[in-house]
Amino acid sequence: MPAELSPIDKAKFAAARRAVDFVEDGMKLGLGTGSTAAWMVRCLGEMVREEGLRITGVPTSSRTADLARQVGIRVVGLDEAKWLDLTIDGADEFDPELSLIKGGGGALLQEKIVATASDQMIVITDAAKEVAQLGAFPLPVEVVPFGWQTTRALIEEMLVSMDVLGRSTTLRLNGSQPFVTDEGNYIVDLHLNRIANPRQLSLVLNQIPGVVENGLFIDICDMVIIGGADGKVEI
Ligand code: ABF
Repeated sequence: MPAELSPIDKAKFAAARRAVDFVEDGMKLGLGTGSTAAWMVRCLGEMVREEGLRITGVPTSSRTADLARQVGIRVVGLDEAKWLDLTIDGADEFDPELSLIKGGGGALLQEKIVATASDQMIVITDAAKEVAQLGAFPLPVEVVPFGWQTTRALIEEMLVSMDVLGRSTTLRLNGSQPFVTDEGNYIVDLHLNRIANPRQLSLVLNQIPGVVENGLFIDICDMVIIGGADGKVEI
């Protein structure tokens, strides 16, 4: 473990370190985004450089692509890889059914496409992200810039009609400007408090024209590895 890490980074590193034990020579891997996933990419880079591991990585964001290349991982696009053996990624929340909220880092669209195109998805996290019910973390929804205010109004109307507890929404900003995703879209964060039926909400959100994708990952994650600040992990 690298020296001088904060307790939270120790936990993230521990989860990432354990996850790469599931990587085998020759695998095609989805590489997640975020600070926990970045530890996993660094660990894999070390295995490539020092142990001669041969892997092909499909990054889920431009940030991860830059880091992967930097540490020596062979990077290709999803269409070149076609199908992946395993994706390892972080999350913002996970529940007992391994449903997730993702997208706090703004990369939910590529993350969902890549994880869906994988035989297996492992989520790496610290214990603070475990919840009984999803929703305390604002749910990111990626929307196209054209007519985004109308799309946001339609989302709010839908929340009222579904009798969802929290109904406030915010446009994610980067300074004073809208945050723009790698795909050129905006993100509207939904402050819901609790999501009673994630599956239904996900389906309904994706039916709204202008919504590209939402941060609920249902039936996608196969395993969660929780790292502790003492370096131990729980699966
Ligand atoms: C990505 O990065 C996400 O989908 C999630 O939003 C975020 C988690 O970040 P971190 O690992 O930095 O907490 O995996």
